[in-house]
Amino acid sequence: MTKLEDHLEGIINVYHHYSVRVGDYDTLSRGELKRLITKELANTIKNNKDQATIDKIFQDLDTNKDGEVTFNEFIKLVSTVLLTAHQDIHKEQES
Ligand SMILES: [Ca+2]
Repeated sequence: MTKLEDHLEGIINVYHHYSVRVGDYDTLSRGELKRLITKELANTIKNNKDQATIDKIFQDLDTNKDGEVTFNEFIKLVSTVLLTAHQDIHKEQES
């Protein structure tokens, strides 16, 4: 596998690591999403231990409002984090 393919598979692996814990093995419950964010995005998402922050993110991701975040819905968070990280890299270069 190439480096990029390896990283992309890594995203899927991290998702599954948390999604299998409770209920449907392939969706994130609110608790699973919270654990994923707290453990894996600790340096990326501010106030990641704050329940209101988690609730807001969960509601934004759960577009069909079924109380679970699927991988399709989770990708939005990944893309937001990637876009922000990309912008931050350019900000660092400017300063
Ligand atoms: Ca959903």
